[in-house]
Formats: sequence, C-alpha cells, structure tokens
Amino acid sequence: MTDRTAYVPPKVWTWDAENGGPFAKINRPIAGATHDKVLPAGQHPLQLHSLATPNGVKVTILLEELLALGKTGAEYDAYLINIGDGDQFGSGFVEINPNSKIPALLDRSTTPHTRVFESGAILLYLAEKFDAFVPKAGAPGRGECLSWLFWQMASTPYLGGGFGHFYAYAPEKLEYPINRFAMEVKRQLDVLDRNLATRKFVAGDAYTIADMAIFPWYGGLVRGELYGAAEFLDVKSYANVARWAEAIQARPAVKRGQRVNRAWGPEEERVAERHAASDFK
Ligand SMILES: N[C@@H](CCC(=O)N[C@@H](CS)C(=O)NCC(=O)O)C(=O)O
Repeated sequence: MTDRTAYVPPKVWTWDAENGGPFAKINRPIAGATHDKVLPAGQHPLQLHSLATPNGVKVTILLEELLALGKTGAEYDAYLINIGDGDQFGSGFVEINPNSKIPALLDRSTTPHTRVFESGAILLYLAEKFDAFVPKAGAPGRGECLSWLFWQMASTPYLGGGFGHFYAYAPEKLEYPINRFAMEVKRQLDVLDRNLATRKFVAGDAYTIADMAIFPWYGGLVRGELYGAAEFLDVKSYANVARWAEAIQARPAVKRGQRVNRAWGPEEERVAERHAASDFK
C-alpha cells in the first residue's frame, strides 16, 4: 500500500480552491446563490430544471413513462442547468433548490406553487400525483418500493461521490479510498443481484420508481457507461442486474428520458430543452 501518512490535517480546515480536482471550479464549502438569474418558464404546470446525469435522468424517465401511460397532466418543460458553468448557483435555481444540485422541479398547478428537490422526493411526488409506478399507502408492495427507492438515495453517494470520484476524477489515484469504495460498490451490486435473482423488477413483479431511480446508476454501471470501471469492478459477474438493466434500457420512454437535458454526445440525440413530444426527432 502507498504511504499516505504525510498529510496531517490542520486544526481548522480552510478552503483551498485550487486543490479540488476537475470540479474545483464548481465545488464550494458555502451554500447560496453566486449570481442573479431568473429561471426561464414554459407553458406547462411542471417545470423541470435539470441535466441528463444519472440523477437528472431518473426524473425525465418517470415523466416520459407517465406520458406514455396517457397521463397528459405530466406534460412538462425541461430546461438545461449546466452545472459545469455554475448554473446551479443562479438565484432562481437556488430558490427552488437551496442545495444547488440538479434535478429541481416547480409544480405550478398548486397554489402556492410547489418546489421539489432531491431526485427521490421528485419521483415520489410525481408518482403519487399521477397515481402510477408506486403502490398506494397501505397497498402490498409499497414498503418494498420505498425501501429500494431510499436504498438508492442512500447507497449511490458511495458509488458516485466515493468510488467514481476517487477512481475516475481525483487528481491522484489513491489506493486506500479506491479500495474502500470498490469494496462497497461491489457489495451494493451483489445486494441488487441477489434481489433480482428472484424478481423481474427491484420491488417485485411491477416496474416502479425504485427501478427508475436505480437504473441510471447501477444499470449504467453494469452497461459499462460509468467511470470506465466495467472491467475493474467485473460488472459482468452481476448477471441478474445486467438482465434487468437491458430490459429497462429497451423501453422507449427510458430512451426518450435519457435524451432530455443532454448537453453531450451526438448532436442528433440531444434534446437540450424539452417542451413537447415533438422535440424528440
Ligand atoms: N441527492 C441529490 C444529488 C443531486 C446531485 O448530486 N446532482 C449533481 C449532478 S448528478 C449536481 O447537481 N452537482 C452540482 C454541484 O455539486 O454543484 C439528488 O438525488 O437529487
């Protein structure tokens, strides 16, 4: 193991803006807006401000699935928040998410308007509002669906903020954190794989918001889309997760949801802003 004993933490931590790796420009130890910026607004009650990262895509997948079910009230305007440019620190965005992270939703069908932030909260809010993809309170399967939804919200920071950060983004490759987080991510994949050995979807027979939350992260990982880590984590050994991920990836609404607020990849696949079904060409 590499000798990492040289660093002695100071008595009081201070912010060294130059030493934060590729995200030094956007990471700050303080909350709040850095600049005034009014958010754009479209014609639909639901206004989404997001980016097609795994956390953002969860919500656009749900919205597209709701529309595919015929829930026309789920029509939405989706605007791009470019986190690399610091759009999440604009005053209008901070008003709907004081935590300055995508995704954030404003529902203008309520009086007063309802802001919802945290992707898990947005999934639950929309699924309940449209009575789809989550069992009702008291119905069988509700506990299982919520358990896996919250499992994703609590587990994924180890995958993204822990493993992904140290394996792919940190300025140096450090053995200790890579080992620690690879161990945890493989444990999480095994949890999912054992669960999916006896079930079609993560919460049972039905496709729910728990699948939509977990798929962009662990589905993306086993499909080789995250951190260039497929071989390192030996993702092909999680065959049940792979089977489930391929089934979800094949859904047309999922494919549409993945294109919304995309700011990278082939130009013809990007739907930077979404206002109507006709935006998918
Ligand atoms: N727990 C949050 C996490 C959201 C999150 O981390 N969003 C990232 C993009 S995937 C972000 O906006 N980062 C910008 C920043 O950290 O400044 C959720 O699930 O909504």
